[in-house]
Amino acid sequence: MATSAFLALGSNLGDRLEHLGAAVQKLDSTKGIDVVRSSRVYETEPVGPPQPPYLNAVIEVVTTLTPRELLEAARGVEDSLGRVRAERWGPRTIDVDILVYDEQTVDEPDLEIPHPRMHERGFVLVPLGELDADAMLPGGRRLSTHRLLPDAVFGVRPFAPPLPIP
Ligand code: GSY
Repeated sequence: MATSAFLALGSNLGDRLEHLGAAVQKLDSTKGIDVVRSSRVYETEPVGPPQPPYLNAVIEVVTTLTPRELLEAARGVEDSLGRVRAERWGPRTIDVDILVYDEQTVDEPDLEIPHPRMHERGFVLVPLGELDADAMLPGGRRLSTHRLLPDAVFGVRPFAPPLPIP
């Protein structure tokens, strides 16, 4: 059965927009994943140690993969775009995170869905809200009733139109 899922994309090294576009292409060419929509692309102040600003976007995929298979596909795309897992909160060519997978929750050591920190991150919630104004958040909360604090949205600026869908 096909399921809708939302993925967060981020890049702050090299040609950032190129990396986001390449991630969309690679995800869409993975068996069992169709990329169906993209939010606009935002330039965002980095959260974590000092590092260059990010470009962030959220995409919707329709997938026949399980959450774990989707995680493996996301990691494969990160690896193929040269992601080096050096510093946990450090800069990266590409980051692909699963935010939401249908209405399911997953609570495993290396895979938590909904993404456990998504509700604190303006760089996730602003683009996600373009695609699903009532998206599921951790703890059974909903984006439509979530108060986005000014600090969370500070430094989230529109940068480019939605990523091209293959
Ligand atoms: O969590 C994903 C990587 N990341 C980001 C990001 O994508 N955007 C912003 N603005 N800050 C970030 N810090 C980290 S780590």
